[in-house]
Amino acid sequence: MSDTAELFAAAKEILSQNDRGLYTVPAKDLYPHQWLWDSCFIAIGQRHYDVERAKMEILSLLRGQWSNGMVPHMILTPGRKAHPYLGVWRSWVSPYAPDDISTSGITQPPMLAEAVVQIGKKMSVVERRSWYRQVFPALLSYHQWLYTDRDPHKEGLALVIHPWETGLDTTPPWMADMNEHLLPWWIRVLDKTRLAALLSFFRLDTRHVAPEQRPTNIEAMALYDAQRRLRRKEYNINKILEHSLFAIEDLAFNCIFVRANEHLLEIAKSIRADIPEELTARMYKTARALDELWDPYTESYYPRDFTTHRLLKEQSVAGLLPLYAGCISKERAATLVKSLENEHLFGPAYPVPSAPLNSTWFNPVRYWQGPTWFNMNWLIIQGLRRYGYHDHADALAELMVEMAQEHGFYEYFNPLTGQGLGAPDFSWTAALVIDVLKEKR
Ligand code: 9WN
Repeated sequence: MSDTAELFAAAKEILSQNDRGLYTVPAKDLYPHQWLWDSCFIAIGQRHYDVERAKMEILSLLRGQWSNGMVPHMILTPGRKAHPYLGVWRSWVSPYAPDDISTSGITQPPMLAEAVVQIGKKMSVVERRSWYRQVFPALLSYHQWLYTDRDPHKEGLALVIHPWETGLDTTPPWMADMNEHLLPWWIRVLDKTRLAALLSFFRLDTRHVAPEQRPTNIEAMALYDAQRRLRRKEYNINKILEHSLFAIEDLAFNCIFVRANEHLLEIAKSIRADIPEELTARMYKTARALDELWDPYTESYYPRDFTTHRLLKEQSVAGLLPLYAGCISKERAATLVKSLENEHLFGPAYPVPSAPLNSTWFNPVRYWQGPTWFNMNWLIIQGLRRYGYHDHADALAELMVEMAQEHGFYEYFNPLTGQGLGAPDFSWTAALVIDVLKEKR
């Protein structure tokens, strides 16, 4: 592709091909449903050429909101392709799930407030206030749910109960913890025998993407097994925590939560809406609590086990997201930027890798264990700008454009060669390329 106008047009074309009317699917074959944070990133791109369509992307997500406030991570597309997922999720086991629509029973990083504000930036003051008024009640009840359901000890940090909730499904800290504590005996047995290979026959994802680029069979089994246990507890957090299933104060999730709270407070202020004082105090506490995830010995941020309060000391790209949260000191930000500059950590030729190059988990083609994902880059770019690192942010944006131009709008990219991996014509890749093109300094 020769110039940015062509790239913009190609990205827009992908979003239109993946458009299902009310919402946009992440990728045609591999992901035929609606996902929470995908729709948020997609709307951030759409706002540059069609504000009404971007608004619809967000409003369509809210169709799936549960009566307790949770916004589910998936809304299933009705029809033949939904069947396997219907059986997996059975959202109707929870009394809070909507009656008329099938959803998953877990959430994903709370990117909604960011998308709402980014869309608002494309409007006049009057339009923006009316947009904010339209979505504020749903946003408030989502954040209220995050505190009541996911911060039961009022520590400030939200816990997540499944790797899918982090959005970084197979990220090293989670997978290491899973291997240690959560693999059921029968998965361990499969792992030790050649039988694990047989599982390939049951996998739908590897029919669309090369198996070495997706989670391993054992990881995929473990993810589904963990999901089945949540369903058995009817997605009820009290039952889930009683049986001490997975509960982790995830780093990426909480960094996004900090920023989302900040946006929600701004939205409320601009429309003079009230946020209960207790909730406001908890929001400020979240920003302060992020500090507890810092390890002074390795000079990095990590997720933390909710029960034992042990930091899960495996590095991942989430370690850079405190920049996006914006609540860390300038000194800490400078430490994170140094790791971004280091070619043996987060600074290879096509950054930012989802695991640092010196990690024992690093694999340049495998899903969340090495490849570069554009949504992470986008969050890091926002964070770099917040701390005044505009040249770094511009360089990263430039590389995203280059990768898309040379290789296409893939789901993720090899951080060493730039090669496209995973699903082709991936919606948030296209949307975020549009955003970086339009937001160029
Ligand atoms: C499970 C849709 C989603 C993204 C996630 C990504 C992947 C799903 C999967 O695809 O997760 O939610 O089937 O592996 O990890 O971030 O939202 O694009």
